[in-house]
Amino acid sequence: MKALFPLSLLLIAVATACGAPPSQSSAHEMHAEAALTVRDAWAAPTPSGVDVAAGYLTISNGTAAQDHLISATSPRAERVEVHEMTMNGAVMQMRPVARLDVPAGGDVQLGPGGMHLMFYGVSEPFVAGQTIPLHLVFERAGAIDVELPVQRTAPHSHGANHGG
Ligand SMILES: [Cu+2]
Repeated sequence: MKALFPLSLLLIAVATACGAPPSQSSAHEMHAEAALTVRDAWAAPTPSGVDVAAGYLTISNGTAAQDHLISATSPRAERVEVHEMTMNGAVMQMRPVARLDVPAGGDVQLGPGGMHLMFYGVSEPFVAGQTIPLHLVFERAGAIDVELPVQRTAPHSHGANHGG
């Protein structure tokens, strides 16, 4: 039938508008009604002189069950951790998150100033314009492969201020 709405074209247009290049590989299919999805993924350029870099993304849980992140790995880093920022007096510090939960029907946002991904052992610096592969494994949803475009600022400004 030729009357079908060209949904795939619309999705590509939306992805492009969000700053994410259309992916050639569809490692995971979209299940809009019930799925764990990752969006707004990006990574910051590696500061000069260090071998660590930060990455950000939003995880949406469209299912009726809480999920949690088991592991995050990337071929561009020796290891990847999830960190959170905490105030120690007047000093902001970061520490690993023991367990990242994604509540049923909810979002978890990793962004500048809050929770973030930390790439350790980055031997080849992240440079703007590159794309960093990230392999996430969730307890229920299983493996999700994400690509993080390297850029200096967030792809969106959702005004996600957490008590700023
Ligand atoms: Cu950190």
